[in-house]
Amino acid sequence: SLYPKEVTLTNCDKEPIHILGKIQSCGYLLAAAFESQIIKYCSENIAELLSKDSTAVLGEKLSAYFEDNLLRKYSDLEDQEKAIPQKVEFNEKAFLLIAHHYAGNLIFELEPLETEENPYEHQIYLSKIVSELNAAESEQEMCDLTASLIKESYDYDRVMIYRFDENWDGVVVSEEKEEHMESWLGLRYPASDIPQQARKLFLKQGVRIIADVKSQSVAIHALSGNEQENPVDLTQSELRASSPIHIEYLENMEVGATMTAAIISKGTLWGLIACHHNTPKFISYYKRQSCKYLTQVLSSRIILSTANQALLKVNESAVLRNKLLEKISKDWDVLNGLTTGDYTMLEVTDAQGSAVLLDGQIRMTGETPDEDAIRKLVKALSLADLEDNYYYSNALGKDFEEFEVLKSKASGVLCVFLSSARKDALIWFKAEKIKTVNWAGKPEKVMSPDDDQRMSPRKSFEKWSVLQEAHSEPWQDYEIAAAQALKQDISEIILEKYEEVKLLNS
Ligand code: BLA
Repeated sequence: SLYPKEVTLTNCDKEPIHILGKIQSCGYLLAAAFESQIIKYCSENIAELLSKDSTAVLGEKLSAYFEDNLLRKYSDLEDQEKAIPQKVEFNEKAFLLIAHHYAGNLIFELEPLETEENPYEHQIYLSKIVSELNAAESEQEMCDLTASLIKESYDYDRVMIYRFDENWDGVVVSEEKEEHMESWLGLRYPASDIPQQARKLFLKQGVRIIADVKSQSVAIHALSGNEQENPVDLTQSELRASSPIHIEYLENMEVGATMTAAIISKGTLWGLIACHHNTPKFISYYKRQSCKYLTQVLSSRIILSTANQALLKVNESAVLRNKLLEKISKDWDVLNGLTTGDYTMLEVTDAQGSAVLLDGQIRMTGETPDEDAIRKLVKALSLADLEDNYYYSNALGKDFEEFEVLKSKASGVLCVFLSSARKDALIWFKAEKIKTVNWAGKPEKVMSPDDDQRMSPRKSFEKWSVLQEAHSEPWQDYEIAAAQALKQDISEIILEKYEEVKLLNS
């Protein structure tokens, strides 16, 4: 992570957030044993619906409160399956019953249905969105469009598209907000703001609201004694209360309510749509599902555009490689063929310099360190613990401190050895690119008062800029693939040439 090192990893990512035993106050929860339908858990506020204390409800059967023909619909739910929500009434008020089967429990969650909602109402709006997203060309355009469509239809004060990097730090890449609010566009947040277990749970859920950051969460009571010793698993719950640490974080940010949706690419989190409201805000189940659907459309558009871009680059580099190979085969001079003339190995990637080391000889092209430095570097890399005989980094000095002196021309290095002997190599160099990184808040190591092993969220999110040195632009997958393809292509030529030279010398 780029985030300064003094913030150490703490037990943040150990908090078991799926079994905290609390729900948000905007709804109600009942959980019964799946087979017997005997109520094993209920939220303390259930008295508001059933006019009976939560302790009295425990041990009763669901059929005491729900009609048999409604309950029958749930009897063949598979484990981890969600049922289609139903409208139910208590005390002449309408609620949406969202049921699912999880780890032996039939879990009922009830949310108020304030106005008569048509679940298909949003479809017209959604199909409009899909066609607009299909017309967007770049990833940035897609993200900007999504942020503005969500702002328009859900009316949060701030809507952000937040993108993770390879270290799970993240950046706000698109933003739509109320005018009076300060912009967070371009701000970077450290990975520890969303610990790994939270990301994992979030990936499963897809979309989630925190309807009122300030309201007290509601305890869940258990039939068999202490809930904490015998917790109900809320992995798939809609109403699960958030970790108090995250609540403190949102309070420090002065956020009153949130909606978050996962942007998923190839099974992992690409980023998220983060919506903030200054005051409490509840979004109905159907509208949350619409948001989830919209986010899925965005996800698949992003995947497609990334794949297309890579394909284009791979094709471009294949054309270049063929020209190089033609040249080399003509005069059998690999060293000069790769490094002189109209096309050189440099063009195969987006690097600023390249070199080939072959049979003790070296040739360079473009902006590279001097010959002696390259030899030392290749020697060091040949001794390193590498997978598959290649190495790349956009911050060489991090892996090899002694080579940080090369940073102006070689902050970035991509080195492909021609064989497992690791004597001959193709190397590309990228120059240092000094960047300002704008973190959302200076890191302070604040320990929680009740657990000094636990880091608390920082209090201030004021922009804190650091100059990032000794880094180059990152190596893209297609550059690495092109370098390896070139190695493959010329290995054979080199072998043939060696055989010929050996014959001549013998
Ligand atoms: C959860 N932290 C989250 C989530 C987000 C963020 C989006 C998921 C929220 C959800 O499920 O709705 C972080 N929110 C952000 C960021 C932005 C934003 C970066 O809007 C940027 C604009 N948090 C800390 C520290 C800890 C921590 C120090 O800052 C741990 C000690 C924990 N964050 C934490 C936990 C969760 C979380 C535990 C899960 C909350 C839950 O679902 O129960």
